[in-house]
Amino acid sequence: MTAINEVTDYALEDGVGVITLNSPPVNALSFNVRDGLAGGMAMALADEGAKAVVIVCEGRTFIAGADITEFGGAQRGASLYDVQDAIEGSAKPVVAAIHGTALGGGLEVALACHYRVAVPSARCGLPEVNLGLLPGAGGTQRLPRIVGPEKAMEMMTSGQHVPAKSCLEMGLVDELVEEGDLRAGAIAFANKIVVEQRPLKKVRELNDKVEAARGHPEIFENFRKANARRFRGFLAPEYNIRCVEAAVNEPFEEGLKTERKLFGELMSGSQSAAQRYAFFAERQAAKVPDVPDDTAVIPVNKVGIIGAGTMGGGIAMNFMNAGIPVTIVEVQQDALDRGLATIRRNYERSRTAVPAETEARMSRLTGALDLSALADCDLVIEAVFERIDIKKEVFTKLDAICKPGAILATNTSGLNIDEIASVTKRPDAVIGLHFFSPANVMKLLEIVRADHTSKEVINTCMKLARRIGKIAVLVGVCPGFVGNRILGARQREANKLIMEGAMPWDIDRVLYDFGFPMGPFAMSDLAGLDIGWVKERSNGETIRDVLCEMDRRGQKTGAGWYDYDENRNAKPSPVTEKILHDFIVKSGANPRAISDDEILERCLYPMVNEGAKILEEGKAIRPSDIDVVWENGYGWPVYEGGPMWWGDKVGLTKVLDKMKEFQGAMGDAFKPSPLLEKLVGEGKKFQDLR
Ligand code: T1G
Repeated sequence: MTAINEVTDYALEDGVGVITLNSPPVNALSFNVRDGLAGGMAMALADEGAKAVVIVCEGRTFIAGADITEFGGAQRGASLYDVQDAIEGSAKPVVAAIHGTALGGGLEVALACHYRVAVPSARCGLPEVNLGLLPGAGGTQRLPRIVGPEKAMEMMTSGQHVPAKSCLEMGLVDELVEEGDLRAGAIAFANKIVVEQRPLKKVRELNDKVEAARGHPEIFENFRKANARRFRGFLAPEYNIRCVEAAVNEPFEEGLKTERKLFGELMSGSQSAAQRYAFFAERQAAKVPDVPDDTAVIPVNKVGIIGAGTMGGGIAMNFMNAGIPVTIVEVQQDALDRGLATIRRNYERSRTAVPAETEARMSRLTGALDLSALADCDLVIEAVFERIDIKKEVFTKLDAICKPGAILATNTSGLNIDEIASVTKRPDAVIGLHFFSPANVMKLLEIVRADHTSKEVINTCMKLARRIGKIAVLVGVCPGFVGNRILGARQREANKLIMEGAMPWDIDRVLYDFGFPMGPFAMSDLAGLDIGWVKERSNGETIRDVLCEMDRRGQKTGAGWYDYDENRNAKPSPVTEKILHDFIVKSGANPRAISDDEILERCLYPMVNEGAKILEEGKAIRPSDIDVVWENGYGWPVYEGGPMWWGDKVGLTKVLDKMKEFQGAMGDAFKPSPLLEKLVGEGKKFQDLR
């Protein structure tokens, strides 16, 4: 075994030159790894004993892509293109031995090899689109030559990690080797290639599939049309498609030039900067400065849930999906039966439903009508009606019933968890686990740290979130926590703007064009305007009262803020327009024309300001946590980085000046946070607070 450098070894094994990379955590293509590959190839080619070459990685995965932390930095070490040319141009067959995830530049290295083998648990993908990029090392030209243009576009615009078995079927992998025996399997495969004198298969020369697509531009038009909704607002998917078009219509080297040009454009753009920021922000969010990673973790092998309604049922599915048995408690049999039936229906209706799997998951679920059934649970999550008195009553009972050491969690979306904890003798075991509806789908989990919550309970819940496939963000106790508190700032302005002359559909259009999936008024029509509305107490004091009294309760009644046709397509409503006008005049004001810019600034700047207040109060650990909350729970477009990142992008001076202008005109609701003032005063950004 010869050390090429600190992350690469070379060894001759059974007539094969084996290059082993070992650069934790994910063997990313740092300059060291690139140098190691270049050095290893040179050694293997010079080694007369080596009839073939195998590239294999130690650790949990094959190369998981270019080293994203190096982006934007000075180029060091061997270039990836040179490494690939050395591999593809090798006179000896080169085999990539894949385990874990061969992603991005990692798969592109494997595609420069003549053959690829993998263990069955491996997955391959080109997820650069998730970073606002495209595969910039030949992947856009080589992948279509193996899997065809359609499949290549699907893989490159979804970023999906394709299981090894499917890779084999698509020809992306040449052979599956025994799980746990990758190295030996790859060496044996390499020797087989030599013995059978198989050709040095250069992917760049495999033109059948791309030539077959030449003269069929409909392939691309149809793909664009079919995915227009999914790609809305993003630049990268279209750029990926253009590269595949180049692979079909241009010779390989020309296609490479197109790829490099389009890659450069994306790399220098703000969308990719925002999406790369989001990548690291998600991983940062998992780290709690005063709760070391090795803090004790409480085993969670049995979970109890109180309330089998929409939230309770969705929450239960997360644990059942992760193999954790769940007991769900309801007060009445029919409510329990309804809850269990909904969970089963959700499984049966899911796109990936497999009856055996549905049964396996349902077998982990037990229904009960008595809280005592939760006595031996490791974690209990309360998802009952959002009233503090009811929650305190439940926690008083849980405190008496649950075993010592059990974690008592509430799914409240904004009530005071310290007050809830105060009714128990174990406030250190009380924490907020705020799931988002539908809880079995939404990735975000706001974990709410109360005054006495122990570090063990926090660390346990942060780790558990990962186990159930959630992105956890730790926040402090304050009304609405982080997500809903900032939503309140936006909603308050949206409601004020319609009282000044803006139409609901104007506000929705501006926020939709900004990149939100839906504006607040369309959202409330979808949810129903009558949530929390009491007919008996309604007296036309608010516009919502008037709309509900007119039975305009949203999509379900065919009218709300908007009018809806039989297919529930929304259109601006002259009825709502008149109601608004009359309301404004009755209040003694005159409706005025409001520009799109003012709408955007009035809705988004207070969100940035509220985020600054949250940071001041220590209710969020870092600005990027707030962005992770909004991107994964509230539809903030990831290519705009989240409210805090976006505030920096717009310029905090501009945000502050506008807030002050609005404050002057409309009062202290726009009072800038001291942190915002301080950062502007020091010429700093939120990102400097990391
Ligand atoms: N570069 C640098 N660091 C990386 C990294 C990468 N590509 N991938 C992961 N890390 C770090 C991550 O920040 C974390 O660090 C640790 O590794 C574990 O990650 C030319 C331009 C591989 C599926 O997009 O999807 O190639 O927080 O917590 O859940 O065409 O990481 O511990 O300090 O996510 O087990 C394309 C990105 C790059 C794959 C593992 N590749 N990575 O998931 O662990 S662009 C990607 C992932 C490219 C070329 C282009 C996942 C994973 P820390 P983790 P995990």
